Amino acid sequence: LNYDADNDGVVDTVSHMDGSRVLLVEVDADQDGRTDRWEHYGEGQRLEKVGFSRAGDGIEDAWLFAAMDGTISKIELSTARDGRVDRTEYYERNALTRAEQDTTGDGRPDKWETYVEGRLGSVAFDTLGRGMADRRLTYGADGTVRFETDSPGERPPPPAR
Ligand SMILES: [Ca+2]
Ligand SMILES: [Ca+2]
Ligand SMILES: [Ca+2]
Repeated sequence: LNYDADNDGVVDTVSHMDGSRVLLVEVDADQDGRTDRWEHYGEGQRLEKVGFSRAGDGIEDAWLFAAMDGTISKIELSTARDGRVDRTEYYERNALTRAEQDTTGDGRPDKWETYVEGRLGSVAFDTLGRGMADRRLTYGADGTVRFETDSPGERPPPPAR
């Protein structure tokens, strides 16, 4: 279903329907022939998530989920831009609070980030494939970095005297 929202004779909105049910609406707001926004609808015609292209090249690689109050609750990212989500960012009141990422492509997160007032507070890694963090870097507000590990045979450097 094609639609010309701003009535200038160029189609800018394409709706994909299943019978009378809207599944997906593709919006090309700047009308360059490449979709800028993908509106995905779920049960009960509820807007489930909004896809967008971070590179602006018509390839959908990020999906925004809104909380009930309209603020961002979550953004899913396909960093390889292949449609597979490998990074999920969580937001509170539109501020990034934490993220988890699958860097090894096995579908399980192995890198976890936390954010404190907009800055990176810690990064933890699963380097042993156990599904839990075994290394952690914690960043203090004063620029200090603390390293923790429970990898066998690896110990953090001794504290400077
Ligand atoms: Ca138009
Ligand atoms: Ca466009
Ligand atoms: Ca992984």
